[in-house]
Amino acid sequence: MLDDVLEGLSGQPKTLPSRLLYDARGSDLFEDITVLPEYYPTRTERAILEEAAPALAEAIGPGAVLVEYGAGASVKTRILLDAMIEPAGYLPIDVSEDMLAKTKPALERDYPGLPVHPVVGNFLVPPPLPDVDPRARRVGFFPGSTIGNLADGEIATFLDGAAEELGEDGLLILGVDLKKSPDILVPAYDDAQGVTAAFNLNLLERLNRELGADFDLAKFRHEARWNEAESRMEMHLVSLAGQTVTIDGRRFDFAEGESIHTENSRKFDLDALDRLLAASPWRRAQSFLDARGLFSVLLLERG
Ligand code: AVJ
Repeated sequence: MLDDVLEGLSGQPKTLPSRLLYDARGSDLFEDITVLPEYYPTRTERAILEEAAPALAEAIGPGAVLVEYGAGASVKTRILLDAMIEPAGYLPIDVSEDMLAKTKPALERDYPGLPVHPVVGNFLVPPPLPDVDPRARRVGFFPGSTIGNLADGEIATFLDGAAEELGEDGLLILGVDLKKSPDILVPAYDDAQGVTAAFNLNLLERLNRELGADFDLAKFRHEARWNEAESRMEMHLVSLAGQTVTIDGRRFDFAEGESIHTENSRKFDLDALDRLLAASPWRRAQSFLDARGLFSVLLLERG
């Protein structure tokens, strides 16, 4: 973590890895973000999943194993599990062993007879999976438009790895946020209550706490920027003054107005996504959108 932080802050422009946003406090703040009036992705994806669940269950067929990449609390998973015909198992993959340990008993209680085998690991490089039922079809689930946080190379690595472990008759259900007006996007990443600002600034608090950095949180402000050329929302922490921050004996100078780029959240149109998929083992088989075209849930099959 220290090496990644020092490297990011030594760069021009300064960056910090977005995964560092999700410590315990950051994960709680993100949960709060998902219910904000301005943050449309979570509730829109849930509504699409509920509507699409019967069609997805039919395409999947009986006796399949569900594999979730970055499972978190497995909330959206339940919509799929409720609709699936006799699911043969559920394999949640997550970096948080705590989270997995909590969700396993809850799922086993609510889905009697469903084998739940958590896998601790980083889904970016899909880890080996337990062989629940070697002949069962495997269905991947990657919701939340987390794919939008990844660089092109990381997306390619993920899609290849998922194809490898889900197999020739595997399916992948992908949640993808769609390109739309900055009038909707910017407030979604800069809400009136300041929850997203707290989420972003928590990253500096974490560096102070865990690495002994001396960031003055009053001297940075949260900024959400729409980058049209890259079709992505960006989160930045902008320095309000000329200042020097020290981490592990290393000094980092900030000019007034200089930013630390902390997150990308790419917004896709389906053509751009198809171009990415064309270079992967996957093709779009079915697409489900909300009426306003804000978000999509895509069923991918091997091409
Ligand atoms: C959970 C990473 C998909 O990019 O929309 C929400 C994170 N950042 N508000 C997103 C996030 C600021 C979220 N992802």
